[in-house]
Amino acid sequence: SASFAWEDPFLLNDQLTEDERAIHEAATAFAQEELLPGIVEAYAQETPNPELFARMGERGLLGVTLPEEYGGADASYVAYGLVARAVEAVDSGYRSMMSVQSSLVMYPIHAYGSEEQRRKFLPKLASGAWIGCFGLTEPDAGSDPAGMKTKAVKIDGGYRISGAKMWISNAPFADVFVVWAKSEAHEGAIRGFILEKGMKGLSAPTLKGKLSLRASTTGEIVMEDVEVGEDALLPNVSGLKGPFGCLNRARYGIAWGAMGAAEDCWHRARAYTLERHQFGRPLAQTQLVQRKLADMQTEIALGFQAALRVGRLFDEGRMAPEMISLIKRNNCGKALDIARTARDMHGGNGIMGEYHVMRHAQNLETVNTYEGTHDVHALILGRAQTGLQAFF
Ligand code: TGC
Ligand code: FAD
Repeated sequence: SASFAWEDPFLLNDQLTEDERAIHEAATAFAQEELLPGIVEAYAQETPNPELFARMGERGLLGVTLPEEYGGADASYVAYGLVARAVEAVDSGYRSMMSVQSSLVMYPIHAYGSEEQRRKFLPKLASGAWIGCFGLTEPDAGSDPAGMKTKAVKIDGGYRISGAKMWISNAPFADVFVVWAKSEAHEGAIRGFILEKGMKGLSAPTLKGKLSLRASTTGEIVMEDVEVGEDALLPNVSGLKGPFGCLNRARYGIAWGAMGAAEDCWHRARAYTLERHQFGRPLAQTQLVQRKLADMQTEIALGFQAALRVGRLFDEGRMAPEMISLIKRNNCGKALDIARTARDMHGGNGIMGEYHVMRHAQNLETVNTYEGTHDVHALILGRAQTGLQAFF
């Protein structure tokens, strides 16, 4: 019989293509060498880090699934998931910056934009020269984006947009704003618009003082009668399926990323309990600790295997959004449990920044909430198996 690789129980690495392994290795090297050294300080100080985009762009980590002609890498969705895994092993906030840019800004411009919009925005977003943000959520419309109030009114040659978006990752330093609004000219349908920094009436104040995801900058988007030309409209999609098409990609990446954070917590808890002695032996030589390590290993191995399966179906064009709800919900919930347990296993040291686990746990509170909360994804899965709508 074959030997057991404790850190890769189902030999996930063997199931990847050579290209996928290469992208994962490049992303891991970047994350460990360039992101890890500064994260404790960046998190403590809530430091905005816009220059990170150019560094990610240089390493080819932005928009990896898009065609090369627009600056992408023509890579698989599995490769995209592996980038999320590597970056989130350092910090969920950094993965957030990457996933918003790739899935929520570059994807809709590629999928729903005109050729002119693609050529204007995608190469600069892929290189990280421009930073993007995605405005769906509003102060009074979170889980229920259909309740948004932002509206676009037809004017001569374009639209006038007014409203406010809340909790928007990257907004305070964004150059490109993909914003969703109800358009009067399209029978009130939700339409996407590309706004640009510096437009009159557009501002993006920072939300300071978060106790989670502090290495990622979050803001509002305030639109006071912002006038845009016809060329700001994303021409090729109408209705909520526009933003949801983007969310499918980002949620899928989060399913990998959350497990990346969990894996980091697991490895740290294992190393710490092997090193730390109490009652005359390593903590890792106690039954309770071994059980916790076994639970972490099990959930992480299953979580990655499920994400890989959905990634392969994605690449084959056989992904159903409910599959993504299943893995986003389960992997985030499990990752949060694992991070809290790892914090506990570190004892007092577990509350210190330099041990990393409490930061992961704090971050995963956000990851469990954004892109559809744990309970909202349960309702999506409940609806799919009962045929009954339980949102309202
Ligand atoms: P519902 O009636 O279910 O659907 C309306 C229309 O949308 C279509 N649709 C989808 N299309 C593609 N993919 C999906 N996953 C889709 N889900 C729905 C659907 O077919 C329908 O199309 P049509 O043509 O018939 O009109 O809509 P509902 O209003 O009942 O929605 C219910 C619910 C709760 C599932 C939905 O609103 C929801 O998912 N809420 C959660 C909101 C959310 O996830 N917000 C995320 C904001 S962005 C963010 O958090 C970024 S953080 C990123 C970071 O920093 O990393
Ligand atoms: P609510 O919808 O008010 O939910 C509150 C609670 O009620 C939750 O537990 C929820 O599960 C529960 N609930 C809601 N509806 C039901 C129901 N029908 N039945 C039972 N329970 C229910 N949004 C963007 O558009 N772009 C971004 O870049 C972005 N980045 C974010 C970054 C951060 C740090 C955070 C925290 C959020 C971000 N979001 C972003 C917003 C995020 O998607 C929302 O916070 C999320 O969708 C939940 O909405 P809400 O906060 O309004 O909570």
